[in-house]
Amino acid sequence: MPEVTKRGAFVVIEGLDRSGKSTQCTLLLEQLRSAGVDVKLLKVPDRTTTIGKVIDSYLRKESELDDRAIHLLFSANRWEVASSIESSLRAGTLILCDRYAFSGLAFSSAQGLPYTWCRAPDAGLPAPDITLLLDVSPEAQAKRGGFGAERYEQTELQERVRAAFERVGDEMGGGGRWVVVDADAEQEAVARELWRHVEPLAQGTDEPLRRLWDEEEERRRVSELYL
Ligand code: DGP
Repeated sequence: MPEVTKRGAFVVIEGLDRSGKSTQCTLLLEQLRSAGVDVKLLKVPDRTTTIGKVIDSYLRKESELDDRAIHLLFSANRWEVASSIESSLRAGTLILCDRYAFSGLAFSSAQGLPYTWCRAPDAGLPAPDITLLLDVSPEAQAKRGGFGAERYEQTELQERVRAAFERVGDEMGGGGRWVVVDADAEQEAVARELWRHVEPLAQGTDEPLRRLWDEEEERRRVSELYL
């Protein structure tokens, strides 16, 4: 077996509904595979686990749950895949993840839950090396045929989610770990833009694997910004 020198990169694709996120994840997966990259596509929420089935029923409006209770279940669903993300990365596999903890922050805080409360249960999850946010305008969302029947698929809430994602992006700061991609553009143009950011990570990275919302790292970043 060849010795693994670099770990795999952790790439997250986030976005609003109707942003083309699922299509772009599939295109990116194909492009990575044809470049010979060992890659695994994950999707959270994973609706197939026991917790995921409760989430699925909630999203399809077949059951009601307290906002905080469902947020904790979404977070638990992410923790269910945390150790397999970590072991795949250490084995040199690139992980491409369709949604992650940032959706949790954006969707739950858009429902009115306190931002820092929403962040807490996901603190300590493996941190992505890059998160690409597919940002779509309300006009383009409307042009793409409106929304489906699931919970959260309504214009007014999506606008609040978009604003919440903007806050998440501001707090993530620069450094290339959070990238906003104009998802109003043509499908091929969006795919090219995603590839431009992912290609440099395709063969792995020497960076240590970080944790989400690591307080010490956060303090360092804030002091670099303001002192
Ligand atoms: P999909 O990506 O199409 O399977 O949809 C999942 C939906 O759930 C989408 O509307 C975003 C939302 N979502 C994802 N994570 C969380 C979370 O942690 N909290 C809440 N409230 N919603 C979430």
